[in-house]
Amino acid sequence: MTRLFSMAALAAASTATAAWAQEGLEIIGTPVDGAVGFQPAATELATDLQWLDGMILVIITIITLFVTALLAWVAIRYNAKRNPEAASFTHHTPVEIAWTVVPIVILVFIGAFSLPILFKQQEIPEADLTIKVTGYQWYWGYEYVDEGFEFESYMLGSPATLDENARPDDANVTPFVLDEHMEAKLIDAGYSRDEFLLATDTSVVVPVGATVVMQVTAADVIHAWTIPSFGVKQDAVPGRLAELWFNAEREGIYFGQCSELCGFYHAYMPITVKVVSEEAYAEWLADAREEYAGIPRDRVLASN
Ligand SMILES: [Cu+2]
Repeated sequence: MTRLFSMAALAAASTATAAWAQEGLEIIGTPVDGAVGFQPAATELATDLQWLDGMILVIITIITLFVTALLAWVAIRYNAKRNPEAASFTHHTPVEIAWTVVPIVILVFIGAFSLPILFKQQEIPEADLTIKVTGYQWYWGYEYVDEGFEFESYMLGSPATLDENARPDDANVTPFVLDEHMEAKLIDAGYSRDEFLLATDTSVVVPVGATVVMQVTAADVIHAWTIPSFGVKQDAVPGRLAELWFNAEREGIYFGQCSELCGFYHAYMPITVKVVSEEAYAEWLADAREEYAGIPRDRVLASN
């Protein structure tokens, strides 16, 4: 009976842990069926990138229309029928100067805006929180380096997340297959069938408004860590430690996917980042220190 009670308490406690991290958190950074634009920007970096993309799109559109109009004009005005006597000059210095100088001016103009944005990404600021992320075939490992704990993050529905003892219906879940059992598993974790292939069993949790530096590496082959809504993407190369940074301005759930073809299950190593309030982060941190620091959770609960 005592054992049964403690099991129930454990189940309740772990459900509560899983539930709070998502409570009231909106799913913001996620792909949308049929969408063609960017995912909503949640950092200054992403806002900058999306603005730059829009600005360059305007320039490219003007150039494309101009060249198309020139081609049409030449084809109509100077075809063999309307212009039987072809011109025979070989040089036109003003035109040659113009088609050299104008593209230079356009490129310098674009560079004047794109280089500062690139440097802003690459110059890593002082971190409020440093997380080391390691890519493995095929999951991610996260180490909160100042807190002294680490954990692994698997896609919900991959074999590592199936545990019949903890959740009997896991026996019916076919790994990587979206059916009603997989949907039930996603719902139990606080997601829906839309988050299949995106949701993970554990998430990177960061406080809103904090400067987070991610140290990115890999243990076997090259992977790439990205969150589109944050405007960050970094190759994870074995033996190298690269860095990226972000400062998320809005609480919510953001998804990414490994972005460097890394083998058979490349499509099944997504990334989940939860941006939470300072208080929720402190609460999660206290819990995570306990849970991931090598002390089995049930022993901690049993001793209370
Ligand atoms: Cu990959």
